[in-house]
Amino acid sequence: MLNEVLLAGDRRTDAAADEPRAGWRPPVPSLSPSADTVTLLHDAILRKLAYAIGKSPATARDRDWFAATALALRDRVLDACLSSAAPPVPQKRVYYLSLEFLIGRLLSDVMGNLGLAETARAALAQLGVDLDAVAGAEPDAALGNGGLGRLAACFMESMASLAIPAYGYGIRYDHGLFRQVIEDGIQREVPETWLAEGNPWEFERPDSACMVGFGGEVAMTVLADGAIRRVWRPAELVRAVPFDTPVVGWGARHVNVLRLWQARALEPIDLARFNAGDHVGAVAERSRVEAISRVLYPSDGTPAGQELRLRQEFFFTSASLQDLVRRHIAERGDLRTLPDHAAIQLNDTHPAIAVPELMRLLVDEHGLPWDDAWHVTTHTLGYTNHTLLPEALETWPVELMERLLPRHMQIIYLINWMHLEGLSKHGKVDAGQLAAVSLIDEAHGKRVRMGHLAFLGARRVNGVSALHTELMRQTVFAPLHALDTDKIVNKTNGITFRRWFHNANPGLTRLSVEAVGARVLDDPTALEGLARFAEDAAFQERYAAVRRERKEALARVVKDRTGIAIDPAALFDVQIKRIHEYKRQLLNILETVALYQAILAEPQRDWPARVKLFAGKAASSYHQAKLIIRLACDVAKRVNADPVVAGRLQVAFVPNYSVSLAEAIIPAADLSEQISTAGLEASGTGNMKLALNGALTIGTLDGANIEIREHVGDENIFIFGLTAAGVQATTAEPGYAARAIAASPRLKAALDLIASGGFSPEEPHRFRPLVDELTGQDRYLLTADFDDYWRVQREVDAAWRRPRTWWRAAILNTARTAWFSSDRTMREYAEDIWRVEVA
Ligand code: 26V
Repeated sequence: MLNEVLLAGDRRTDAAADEPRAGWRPPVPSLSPSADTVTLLHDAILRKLAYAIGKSPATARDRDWFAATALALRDRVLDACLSSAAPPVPQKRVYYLSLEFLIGRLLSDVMGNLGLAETARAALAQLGVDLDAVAGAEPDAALGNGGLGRLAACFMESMASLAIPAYGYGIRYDHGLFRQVIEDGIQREVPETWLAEGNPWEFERPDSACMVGFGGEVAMTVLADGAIRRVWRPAELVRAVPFDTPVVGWGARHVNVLRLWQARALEPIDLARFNAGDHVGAVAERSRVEAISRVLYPSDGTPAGQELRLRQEFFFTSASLQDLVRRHIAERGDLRTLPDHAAIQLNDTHPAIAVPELMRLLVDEHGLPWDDAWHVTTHTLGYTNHTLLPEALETWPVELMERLLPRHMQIIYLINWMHLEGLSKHGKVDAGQLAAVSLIDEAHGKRVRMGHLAFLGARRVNGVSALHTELMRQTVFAPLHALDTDKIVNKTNGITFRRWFHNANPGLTRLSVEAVGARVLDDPTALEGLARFAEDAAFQERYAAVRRERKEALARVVKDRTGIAIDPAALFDVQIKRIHEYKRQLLNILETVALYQAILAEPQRDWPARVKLFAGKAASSYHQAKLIIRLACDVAKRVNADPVVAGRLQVAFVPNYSVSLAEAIIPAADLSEQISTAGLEASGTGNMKLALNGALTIGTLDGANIEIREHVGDENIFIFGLTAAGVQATTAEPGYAARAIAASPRLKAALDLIASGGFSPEEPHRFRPLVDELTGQDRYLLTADFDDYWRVQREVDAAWRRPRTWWRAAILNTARTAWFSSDRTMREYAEDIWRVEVA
C-alpha cells in the first residue's frame, strides 16, 4: 500500500489545522518532503532513464525525463495494487463503457494522488531538471470530443478515489481528437500523434485478447434435447488486444483499470502477395481491419453515419462484454448471478449494441433461456443520456445492421416484438403509441433507435442535470417513460476536484488549505468554510493575487499561441467549449461587436477593460461552426488593432483547445460564459470547473447552470434570457427573429456591421451564412436573448468596478460549489444505479 508517510509529508502544512481560523493571517511555509523519499525517487528515475529509456542524463530530453518519471511512478502505483498476492474478489464491479475517455495528461494526477508531487519536484531538481518542463512534455491523451469524454475521465478518477472497483472500457485510438491549426481564421485539422513516442502508463495484455466478429450469417442447430440454438458465423474476425492503464485514486487508496482495446488483423501480412511484388496490397486487408482503432470520430456535430463508426461501437462493446463475462465465469461460475456482481454503464448510446450482444452471449454462447438472459441483461445495464438534440440521437439503418450484425438484428427484432406484444396484449396503446415506443423508426427508412434500445435494456436510465432529466421525461423518452415511470433518474454531473482544483490551481488550493484546513483536500464540502472569509479584505487580496498570477501565466500562453498581448489587469471573459450553434459563441461575438461599437460611440466613457477569450474545436464538416471561429478571429483582428478601444477591449481565439489548455485557462478566468439556448445543454461541466475556481458565471437557465445558481446564490451569478419553456413558446412564433432585430437597434447595428463586411473588407459577404441564419430562422434564438444578455453584461461591468463585491462573489463561488464534485456524482450512481457499496 501507499507509503502514508510520503503522503503526509507532501500534504502537511504547518497551517493545516483542521479548525477554520477566524481572521486571516499570513501563511506559514509548507514542510518539504523527506530527504529519504526524494533520494528513493531520484534513484528510481535514474534507473528508468538508463534501463527502460536507454539514455544518460546528459542526453535526455524533457520527453525522456517524462517517460522515466512516469515509469518510476507507475511502479509505485503497482506497489499499491499488487501488494497482496491474491487480492480479494470484490463483491461487485462497475464497468463503464465509453467510446471516449478525454484524459489529458496523467503525470500530475498520478503524482498528486500518490502524494508525491513535491517529492518528484525535489528529485528532479537534484538532477537539474524542472518538473514543470517534464510535465509539459507529456502529450494529452485526447481520446474524446468534449463533455461526454471528459466526464468519463472524471468518473474514472473519482471511482478510484472512492475505492469503487471499476473498469473503464474503450478504444485505444492511434490518433485522438485532431489538432486544430488556425490560419487566417480558418480551422485546419491536423492528425494528433499522442503515441508517437510510446505511452509509459499502459500495459499491453495480449494474453487477454478477444475475437470480435462482423458480417456472415446465422445458422441454426438442433441440440440433443430438441431445442434450437442459433449460431452466428461471422464472415470476419478481428482480434481485440487490451492495453491497461492503472487509474490511481486519491491517497493511493485504490487502483482501477482503464482497459482500451486495439484492433488487430488476424494475419499481419499476405505473404504470397508481398512476394509477388504487391507490397501495398499485401497489407491492405490489415489496414482495413485495423482502421477500427485508428482514429477517434470527431462526431460532435456531424452525423457520423459511417459503417466504420458502427464497427468501432460493436468492436469495443463486444470485446468488453466478452472480457467481463469471462471474468465473471472464472470468479463465480454462474452467469445468472451477473447482476449481483457487475454493473455495466453505457455512456450514451455508443455502446447500446451491448443490449443484443449481452443477450447473444448469454443465450447463444452460454445457453441461458431467453427470459433468464433478459432478466440478467436488464438488471446489469444502465444507460446515461447526454443530449436531446435530435440530430445527435443515434439510429442505424436496419439494412446496415443486418449486413454487419445479422444475429444482433434478429435479437433486436425479438426484443421489439416482445415489448410491443406485451403492450398491445394489455391493451395499453394504440398504433401511434406503438410506433413511438418501437425500436424501429419506420418514418425515415427503417432505422434502429439506439436510445430506445438502451432504454429497454437498462434497469435505470439517467440524465445529467435536473432540467435535462425532466426534459427527457417530457420529450424524447416521454412514451417510454409512461410505461415505466421509475426508470428515468437524475444524476447531475460532477468534476474531479483533484485535477480541476488541486492540480490545476495549486495556489488557490494552498490558500484554501491555509484558510480552512487540510481537510478540504479529502472533503470538498470543507470549502464551505471559505464563506466566512468572503468579506475579509486581506483574504480577498490573497485570493485576487492568486488569480492575477494565473492570469499573467495565461497571458504568456495566449501571446505564445496567437501573438496577442492581453492585459492581465483586464476582466478575463472566457468561453471555452466545442464550437456549436446551440452553445451560442455567436451570441458572445455579437455582444463583442456591439460593445466595440458602443465604445467607439462614447470613447470618453469609463469602460472597464475586458478581454474576450474563445477556445474550442469545430467538427471538421460543420461549416457554420467553422465560420463562427473565423468571425471570432476577424473581429479580434479589427478590435485589437483599433487604438480607440485599446485598453478597454481585446479579443483572442486561442487555438487547439484541449484538457491541458483548459487547465491553464480555468484558474485565470474571471467570467464564465455558459450561454446555450435554454433546454439544449444537457449539463455542462466546464461551468462547474470555472465556478469552483472562482469565475462568476454569466449564463442561461440551462443544464447544470440552474443547480449552480441554487448553490452559489442568485446574487453571485448573472442569469439572463429565456427559460426552456420560454424557448419552446418563442420557437412556436414564426418571424420572431425579424421582430427582435427590429426592436433592438443595438443588435441591428452589430449585425449590419458584420453583414456589410466590417470585419472582412476583403470579402464583404464572408459571414452571410451566419447573418442569414440569424435574420431568418434563428433556430437557437440568439435574437430573442440578445438584449437581455447585453443588459446583464453591463451588470457584470458594474460589478467588476466594485472589487470588494466581485471578490466576495468569487470566493463564495469557490466555497459553494463542493456539491459538483464527481465524488458526489459517483456516490449517487453507486447507491441508486449500480447498487455497489462505497466504503
Ligand atoms: C453530439 C452531436 C452529434 C451529432 C450532431 C450534433 C451533436 C451535438 C452534440 C453532441 C454531444 C454528444 C454528447 C455530449 O458530449 N454531450 C455532453 O455531455 C456532457 C456530459 O454529460 C454534458 O455536460 C454536455 O452538456 C453535453 O453536451
